[in-house]
Amino acid sequence: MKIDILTIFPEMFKPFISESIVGRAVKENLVEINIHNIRDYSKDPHKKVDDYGYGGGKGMVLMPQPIFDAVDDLKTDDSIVILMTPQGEKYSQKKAYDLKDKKHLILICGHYEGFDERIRTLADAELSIGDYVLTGGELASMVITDSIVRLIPGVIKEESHLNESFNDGLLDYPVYTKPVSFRGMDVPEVLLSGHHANIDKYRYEESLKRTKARRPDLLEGENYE
Ligand code: 4GS
Repeated sequence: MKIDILTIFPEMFKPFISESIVGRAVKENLVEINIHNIRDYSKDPHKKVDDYGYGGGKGMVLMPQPIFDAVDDLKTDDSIVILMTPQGEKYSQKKAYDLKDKKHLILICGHYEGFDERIRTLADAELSIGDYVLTGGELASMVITDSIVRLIPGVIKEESHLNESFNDGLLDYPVYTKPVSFRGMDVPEVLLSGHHANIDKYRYEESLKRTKARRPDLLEGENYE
């Protein structure tokens, strides 16, 4: 899997691609992540990438030329071009599973007021990470990359994502570590019992209880009784 990210703030990605689980996946060549500065593709003598929007009022708008040239340069028959925007389809764990099997993703991060509408014609998909407004698409592209990279085989232990929130449509069950007793709060007895069937039952019931209380929308149309 190769992920190319187009941004006008490449420095924002340095720790993201070198630290923690994503950093390890890159070092072990389980994923290739390339950060491209949109400015490097500008044909303007001053490397301009944005300008005032026609019609006035709003702030700076990303120009089509550098982004079209960047996509022309990077795109192959295997590429999926994705635009980060609050107007896109709402991102989800299901979408992460869809994308993890693709060979090549090109993620385009807008900044400031937005991007020239013609840039939309380059995109195979538009994704939003949620109903709020960021200063740029960089964090959105990192959220999407992070959630995909951890699903690539070999990046984390398979068991870690079989039983996690959303995979079975339920939120996570509670987990505990040492000590058994802390400030008057005890680890539930069943987890210390070594009885695996009872532990599975306890965890399923806790997941269900938590989902009903916090995210009943996840249970809609499903029968988990
Ligand atoms: C999002 C979002 C976003 C919108 C980029 C205003 C700068 C900003 N991108 N999911 N212009 N939410 N983008 O807020 O993806």
